[in-house]
Parts: sequence; C-alpha cells; structure tokens
Amino acid sequence: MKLFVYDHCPFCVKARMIFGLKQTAVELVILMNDDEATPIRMIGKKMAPILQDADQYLAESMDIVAHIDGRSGAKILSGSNNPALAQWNKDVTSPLYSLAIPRWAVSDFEEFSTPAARDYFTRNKERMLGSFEGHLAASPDYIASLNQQLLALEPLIQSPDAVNGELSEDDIHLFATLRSMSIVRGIVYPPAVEAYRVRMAERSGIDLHDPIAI
Ligand SMILES: N[C@@H](CCC(=O)N[C@@H](CS)C(=O)NCC(=O)O)C(=O)O
Repeated sequence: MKLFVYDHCPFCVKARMIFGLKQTAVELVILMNDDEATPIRMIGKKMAPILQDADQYLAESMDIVAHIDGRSGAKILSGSNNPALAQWNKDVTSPLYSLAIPRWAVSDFEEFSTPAARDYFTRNKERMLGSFEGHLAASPDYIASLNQQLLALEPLIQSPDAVNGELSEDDIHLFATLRSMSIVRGIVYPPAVEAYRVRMAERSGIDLHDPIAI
C-alpha cells in the first residue's frame, strides 16, 4: 500500500495514524503541493490523503482509517466518542488555521521543496484565508485563545494512551489537531495535554513539529 500525503496536512495525519497504531506497513509518498496531475489521475480531484491499495484508490481520511482498522485483526478504534471533544475541535479550528497555515507556508516541508510548490500553497491559502501578514500580526491573540482552550481540553483527557480511556476516532481527530498546533511557538500545553500529544506521537509514529515551531 502507498499513502500519498502532504507533511503539513492534518487530514493526512489522520490517515497516517491508523497505520502506526495498527502497526501496519505502508509506503509514505509526499506529493508536491502544486502537483495537480497525480491526485487527479488517482481520485479525480486535487486532494490528499490518498491511499493506493493494490489497484484501488481511496480518498477521505476517515474512510482510509475505517478501511485499515477493519482490514485485519480486531478493530483498534473500539472506544466510544465524546461529543465535547468534537465541539472542542470545532472551536479551535479557526484560530488554529490562522496560526498554522501562514507558518506551514514558510516551513521546510518536502511538499514545498520547489519555489513553484510553495507559491501554489501561499496563493491558494491567501485566497481562502486573506493575507498572511494580518494573521501573523494577530498571532498573540490567537495564541492566547488556544492556550485558554487547552485548559478546557485538559479535564477531557482520560489517559495519555487514549483520550477517552480506550482508543476511538476522537484520538484521530484530536491528535491531528494537536500536531497542527505544534508548528506554533508559544503554545502552552497543560501537563495532561502534553503527556497525551507526546504519547500519541510515539504510538502513531508521527513526529510533532515542536523542533521547527515558529
Ligand atoms: N475531507 C477530506 C479533506 C482533505 C483535505 O482537505 N486535504 C487538503 C490538504 S490538508 C487538500 O488536499 N487540499 C487541496 C490542496 O491542498 O490543494 C479528508 O478528510 O480527507
């Protein structure tokens, strides 16, 4: 199997996680950000992640998660979800993207390893989000808001090994969000959140961006 991703992409993190958690082998392929032809040939649109399983292509991160979790052995995401976590994820999305997207755009990711690929991302995301300059200037406010939200997350974390005590889809969504957050310098993780994101990075085999945080 091959999994086509961008390093920065939180949806790709979701798909990558299930391979790490299930200890299932996959070849990770980083797509260039301006490569439209490859994903369009595979799934008819320019979107990642994409799983190639034999001659089949599967898009949509959570479909990939379900496909791999149901594939062999017992399902690993067997726990139930907590609606408060879905709400938390929703609440942090806007400040998180305002902080993370301009930082991803200048980070040393393989999908941006040509000037054209980096320009493609910047052009598309500025069209969506507005000028990065304004968002970067507002960073202190966004960071303060996320730090506040992280205090509210802490009591929802039951164990560093699984947010609800038993692995569930909530872990996939929550770790993808926290991994995106790790590109932002100045975020303060309360102890239980810190233990959770470090343990989940280890279990899923996905690096946090702390060392390159801006
Ligand atoms: N619903 C999709 C969303 C995937 C998605 O939005 N991927 C982004 C990257 S984070 C993408 O490929 N956008 C097009 C682009 O970057 O050009 C999923 O969960 O897989």
